[in-house]
Amino acid sequence: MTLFKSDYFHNMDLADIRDKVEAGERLSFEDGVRLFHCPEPLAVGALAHRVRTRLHGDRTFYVVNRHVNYTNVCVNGCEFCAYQREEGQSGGFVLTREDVLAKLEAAPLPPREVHIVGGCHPKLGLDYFEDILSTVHKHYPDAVLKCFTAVEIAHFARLENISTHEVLTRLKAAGLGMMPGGGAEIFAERVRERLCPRKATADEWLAIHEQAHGLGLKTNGTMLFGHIETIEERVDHLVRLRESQDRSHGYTCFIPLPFLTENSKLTIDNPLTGLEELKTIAVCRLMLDNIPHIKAYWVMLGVKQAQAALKFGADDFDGTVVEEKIGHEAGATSEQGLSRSELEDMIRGCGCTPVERDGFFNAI
Ligand code: V47
Ligand code: SF4
Repeated sequence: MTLFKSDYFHNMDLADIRDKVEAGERLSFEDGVRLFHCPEPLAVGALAHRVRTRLHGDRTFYVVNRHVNYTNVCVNGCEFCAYQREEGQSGGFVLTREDVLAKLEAAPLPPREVHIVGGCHPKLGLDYFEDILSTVHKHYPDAVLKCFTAVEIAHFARLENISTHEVLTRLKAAGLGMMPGGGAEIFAERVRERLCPRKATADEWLAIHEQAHGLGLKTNGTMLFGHIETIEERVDHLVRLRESQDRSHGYTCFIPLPFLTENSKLTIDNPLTGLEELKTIAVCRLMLDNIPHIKAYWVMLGVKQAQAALKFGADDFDGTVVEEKIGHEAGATSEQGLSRSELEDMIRGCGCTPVERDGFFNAI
């Protein structure tokens, strides 16, 4: 790539980082901060695209999946969340096992991945979740059940007065195959104290993921960015996750989530620009050298920005989704779901090769 031979990166003061990327060397915290401060997002994007191409070529993954949110009732009341309702508040809901099955049956294609998450409900016991998992597993034995964030696992443990290890063991026995990456937000205590003081701490989130890896479960990671966090806090988040992966090796995919501002209690002065979103995705690819996949989550990014993200380090387009609540309550303007052919056309439209995958990223 001629770009890599030119003095372009010298002019951007990124030549040493370019050399590290070329040599496959780990970037430091300071490198991450410098990448964020680089005035030229395209330079950062080119470096991330280099890494993405080295790992995956032009292959771009997607999955036939279905999201199900079992409740929006949540005791945590995070400042940024437009989805949450109090118990008894109008608009609050809890799905039954039959409701969950009906949603899965109504999906146009049988899912290869089922993503089930919800609020931290004050009364739903672990037997409710075991029942849902075993029922879904029985009806969809080929689907990977990617369910419950570490925040929910911590909540179940507190409600049942048992350890998170026991919760994970029981859920795995009921059919859990993987955990999604939600609830990580930003690990910095300053931010969590302001935005989500009631939910699991960063250390709890990381420990639960590492426990899950110890039990043979794969998990994902996320970062919610574009609210009150500093650049240093974003890089700190990525470094903490990278260190966690060095310890337990079970993270499969990372999802950068841009903060959507509608219906949120949190108001911010400087909403993200499209280029800042892309640069952040690129820095995630560059810093997380030990996590194989970066997701362009079209639901939160919008499909056109998700397509652009495929040239800024992302290699996964998530999936058909079918119905999404968390982002749409917060103002996401994307479709509720996409068909397999729409996903493939969008990926091909970017000059990439679509690869249908299962929940564990095995090509189908
Ligand atoms: O944990 C909440 C975030 C997450 C807002 O693991 C918001 O494969 C933007 O984690 N603006 C849930 N984001 C989504 C999530 C996810 C999605 C798709 C795939 C996977 C995976 C994980 O959404 C929450 C929170 O961080 N969120 N409110 C908002 N206003
Ligand atoms: Fe509850 Fe999750 Fe919303 Fe926080 S982000 S209020 S934990 S549903």
